[in-house]
Amino acid sequence: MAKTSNLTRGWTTFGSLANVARRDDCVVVDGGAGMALWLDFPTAGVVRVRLALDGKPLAGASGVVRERTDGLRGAVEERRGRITVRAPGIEVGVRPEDGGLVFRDGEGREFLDEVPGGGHAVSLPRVRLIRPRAPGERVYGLGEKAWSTERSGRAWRLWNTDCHHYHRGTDPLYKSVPFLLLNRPAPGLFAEGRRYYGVFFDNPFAARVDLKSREIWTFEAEGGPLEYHVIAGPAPATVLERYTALVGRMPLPPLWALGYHQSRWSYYPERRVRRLAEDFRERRVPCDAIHLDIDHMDGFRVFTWHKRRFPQPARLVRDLAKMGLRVVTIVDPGVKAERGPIASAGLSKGYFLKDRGGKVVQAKVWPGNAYLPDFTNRHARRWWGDLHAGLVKAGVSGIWIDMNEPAVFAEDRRTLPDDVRHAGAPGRRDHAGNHNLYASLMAEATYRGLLRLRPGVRPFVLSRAGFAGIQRHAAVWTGDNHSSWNDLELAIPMLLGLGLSGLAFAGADVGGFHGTPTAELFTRWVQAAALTPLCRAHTSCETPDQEPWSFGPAAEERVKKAIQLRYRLLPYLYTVFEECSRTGAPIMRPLWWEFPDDPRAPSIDNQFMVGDALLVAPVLKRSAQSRTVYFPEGGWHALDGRTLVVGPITRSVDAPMDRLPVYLRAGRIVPAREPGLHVADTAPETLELHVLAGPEGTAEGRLYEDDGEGLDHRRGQYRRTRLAARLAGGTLVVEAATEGLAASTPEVIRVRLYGVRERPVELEAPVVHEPGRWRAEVAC
Ligand code: MIG
Repeated sequence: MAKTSNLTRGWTTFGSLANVARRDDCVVVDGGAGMALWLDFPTAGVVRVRLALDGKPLAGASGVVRERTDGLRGAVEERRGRITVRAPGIEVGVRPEDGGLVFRDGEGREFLDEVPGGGHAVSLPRVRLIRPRAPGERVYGLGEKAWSTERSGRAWRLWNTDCHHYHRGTDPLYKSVPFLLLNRPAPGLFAEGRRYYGVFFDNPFAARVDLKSREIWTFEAEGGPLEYHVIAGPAPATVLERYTALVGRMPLPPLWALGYHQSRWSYYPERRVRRLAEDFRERRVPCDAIHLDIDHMDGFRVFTWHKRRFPQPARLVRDLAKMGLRVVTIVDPGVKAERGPIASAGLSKGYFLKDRGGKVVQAKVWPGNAYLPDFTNRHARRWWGDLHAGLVKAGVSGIWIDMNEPAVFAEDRRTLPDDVRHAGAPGRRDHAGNHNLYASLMAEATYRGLLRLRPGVRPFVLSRAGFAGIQRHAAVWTGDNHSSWNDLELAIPMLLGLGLSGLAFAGADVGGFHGTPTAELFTRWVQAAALTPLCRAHTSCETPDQEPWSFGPAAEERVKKAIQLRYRLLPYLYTVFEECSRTGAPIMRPLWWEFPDDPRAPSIDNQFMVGDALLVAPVLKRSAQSRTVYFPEGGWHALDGRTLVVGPITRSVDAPMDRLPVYLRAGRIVPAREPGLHVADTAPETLELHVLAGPEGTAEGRLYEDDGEGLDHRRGQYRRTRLAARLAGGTLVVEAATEGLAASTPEVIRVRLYGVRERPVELEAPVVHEPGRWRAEVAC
């Protein structure tokens, strides 16, 4: 055990126990000398710990955690001098010698203990928590980090930063998520693999999470409360379910947002946008969204259109809609400091940020000097949301929010001074305490605004910066990467890390933002991104085109094939998205999520699972025509290949330029469809099922369907189908149990059956319907 005494010099440590008592819904562990730890139980399996000084917990928490009404209360028990606070799914032991807290799951198995002498410390305004690490403990989470999914060995900073150029190891980046997902080998005879738990530090101030030591980890914030949630597992899915119950989950996005997005800085004028749309349709490359970057505006004034470049935006948007294409426009927070309508309104209402002297702050951003809204003021949020009326009226479907760290063109600091005033909340009235929340609150303002302006339609918001919980209001992308093989490879663990931190709907700029990819790199990038949650090509200004056909006919064919695969698998992808919206489980998962007992899985950052049925192993190396793939336990069959592989095994697989290696897991059914040119371009009466039976000759799958755009799914307007397939005596039987809407059940199913013959067998069978179920049978 590391000595913590020298680490705590200058700090006051909570390290004694005077008394344990109930106080309303809390259990107060009193250390004497005015220090106490307040425990309460917001939801099953979760305890919140707050350090209180002189009878009051320190203020300044993020405000992200949802109010719970579960009404759970910890029961205090004392037996033979040992104090235990017990609540559903979790218990906390209070160490008699120093008031240290030891955490156990619902079965009483300890998963997190305390350093000797106590790990809670303050040196106001700074706060710190130190906890011991178990041997072999792994640490995931922390949102967006340009690193492997496993975060050990470094100290990480949490401070939203527009980093311009980042590479593997650059830190911090745009988003701050003070959540850790940890796991340790289960000790003892009853070892059932690894045990996961989570810790969420509810503190939005600049912070450091130090994982350099193998013996302890440290969370230290420059202000705000020492307030954290400890979340019991033992399964990673349980931890994420509980964590996202606290900070919120991604609401089910509109189906079109799962399509392919085409962006660049910037498409203009209107003629060019129309040409782009026509290219997609003439070349029959599926696409659902075109993004318009800052040059669509008049002098970078938010909520305006450049009159010459876009003289009739509503007509343009309408014409694109007829082609099945949506428009997403960018909105930055900076409002040009001039006598314009928005600036004047914001000034008169007092919605812009002010300095300590009460003067409205001006920051240099795209429009020149600009005012920045105070999104911590809920009236300002509402006002900002309503400002989207014009864009919504023009028919714009989604809003892309950028520069919301907030970024400022100032070499030294790149953001606002710490002492800028915010409405904030008690304990955080200045920028230091609100900086990391700025983007999340802008996303909330945007999301709610869109929902008010277009009631009953799911908003799509895409944000660069964010804090824990931003997934409730926005998808995210990983900012300004490079057109390099390194950045392609890095994108996989970055997106996995975001998913493991609750930010499941995430993507990296396909093809890379800075610079220009070769045809080969662009092709491999689209392939790798084809099954990532967000799939958007984007590039900087003054770079050549980065469209599917920009790299010659051979690359175009390959890229098209990869995008078509995404559209083919859309029913499955949407089903996985729906699961995520309900449980918080990532869409894109590391192998260990599905195979927690597999000793090889944790080291693999260049493959991923999509849901529980597909394994994706993209080519991430230049000139490679093959790659090694690790197959965990069970059978696997390439969607386009011939052989069944039985894991655990590492194999070299062929990956010529037109191939993305994707494997179907044995025992699973993946629903699919004809690709079409956009998400609504499909024949609903046929359903395609990809089936690979497990050793017992059976397979299972799920399908979630709804109208793809409205909110009626919240009132039961959806259909959930449980699929079960059985192979026996040369016959395949597929049985489906449906729940919810009865409309448009399939007339025929097309089955692609893997693993029975040398090549996958294509079958077609009529469907026999009964109430709440259907069935199809076919000889194979
Ligand atoms: O200062 O809007 O990350 O995606 O194209 C650069 C222009 C501002 C940064 C974003 C990028 C976007 C660009 N923006």
